[in-house]
Amino acid sequence: MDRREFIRTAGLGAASLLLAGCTGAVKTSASKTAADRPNIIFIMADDMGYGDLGCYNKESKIPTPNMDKLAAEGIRFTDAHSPSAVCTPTRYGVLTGRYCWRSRLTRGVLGGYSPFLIDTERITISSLLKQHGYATACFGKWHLGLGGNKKTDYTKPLVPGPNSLGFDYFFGIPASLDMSPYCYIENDRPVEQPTLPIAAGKASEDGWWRQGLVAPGFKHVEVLPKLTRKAIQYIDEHAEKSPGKPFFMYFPLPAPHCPIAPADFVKGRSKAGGYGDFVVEVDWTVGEVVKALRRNGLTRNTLIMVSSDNGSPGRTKVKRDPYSIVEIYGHNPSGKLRGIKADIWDGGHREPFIARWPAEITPGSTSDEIICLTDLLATCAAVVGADLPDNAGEDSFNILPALLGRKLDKPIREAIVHHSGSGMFSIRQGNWKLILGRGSGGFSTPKNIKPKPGEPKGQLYNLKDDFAESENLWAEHPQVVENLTKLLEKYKQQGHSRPLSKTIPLRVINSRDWDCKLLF
Ligand SMILES: [Ca+2]
Repeated sequence: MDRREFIRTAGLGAASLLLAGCTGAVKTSASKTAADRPNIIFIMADDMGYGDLGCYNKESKIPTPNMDKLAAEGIRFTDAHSPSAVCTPTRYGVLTGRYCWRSRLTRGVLGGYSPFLIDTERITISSLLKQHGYATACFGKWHLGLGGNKKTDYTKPLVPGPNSLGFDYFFGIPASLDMSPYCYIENDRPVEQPTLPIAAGKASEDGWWRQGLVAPGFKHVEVLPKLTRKAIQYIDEHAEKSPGKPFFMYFPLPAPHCPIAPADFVKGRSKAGGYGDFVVEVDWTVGEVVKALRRNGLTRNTLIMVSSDNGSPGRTKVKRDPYSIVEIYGHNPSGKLRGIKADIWDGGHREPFIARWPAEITPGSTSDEIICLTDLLATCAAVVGADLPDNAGEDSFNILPALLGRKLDKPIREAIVHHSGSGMFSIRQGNWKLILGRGSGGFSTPKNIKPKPGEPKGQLYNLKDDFAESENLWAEHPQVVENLTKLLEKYKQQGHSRPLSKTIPLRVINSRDWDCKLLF
């Protein structure tokens, strides 16, 4: 069986399992040599919105030619979601295929001194692909905690860290670019210790970061270009030294999250201020990775995916004045979606999702399949023909059939769970979206509304007729409310949302106050 035939079989195998009611199970028996397997790159922007890219929003004021071209050469999903509306839980979900609210972090995000979040015994995309012959590397914003202490000690080896999850190599920053300490980490230690105090500050007129400690040579504005150089250097060196070995690169960017710190070479390139220019720089990074693949002859058999970890807060001028970018520039980072980063509405978590793989994906295709970034684990498992055990990827569904453009008789996911920054839940099935609470659950006001007697306790929208989530149908459709509430409760109680081969005992992990701070 050649490589192409194998992939077709893997995709169809998954599709036939879907029809058999085993949605998302990854069962393939074909074997395949490492040299035939595709390289896999996942670039995840930080706080980039559904409406920022030209290929998603004709009215975008930001030129994104590289991402638009990638979409034209691959597939663009219109209904892709991050598992959370904020940073850390999405990163947890991407690597583990499990909703983060099942972990000890039940809301909010980690800080720069939080301990490591992911159980090192857990299968992750990186450990799975490493096990299947891949070289594995991560460049960028980690934000999943470092070390085992209650407060991270940067003078000691940062273990557990990215290398504990199967990454051969890591180069990046500890957390968000507005969170101290400000330093580069290479594998398990800082390149330079963060020893100097730094006041809360600005990288540009639109920028802001927290006060704390900084390494002597660290400049916020240099971070994205430096990470980009490191990532493409990795591709060049890998192609030269290990041409027969596939690689997996997880590239979580620190942009366009604040501080809005665009490099000089992109300033003024958008019509949406510093924020727009920073998105242009994200697009430049994607272009540099694409160029590195091309010059090394790796384009055809590389699956490159681009998305974002949550919606955009539309920050500009004033740190937390989310809608000022719309007023000042006429650019809406959420497009026509309701809400922004951290919100339970789609503006908080519906993301651009583009995938290109010239050997397998039909150029210029689009998909309306509802997918979640937790699905990457099961999908990567399907790509290499691996079985996922029941204690891995509990919320991960194989979307390879959708990537390959297969016609499916039913949705890949039975439903999808959304989660806001403050921990508000929502569940979506088909066109129905149920929100267990009133208000945004995030940054937009009102954040939460206490219902008066007789008022709906939550929100119910039919996205087919009401894309902007404007008409609450909770009172009109009690049966839908009841069914979706029960389904969400079942997913919570049983510890998984994908079908498993057998029931696994639930593991209860208590929340700890010190890593559940409501930071964004
Ligand atoms: Ca983010």
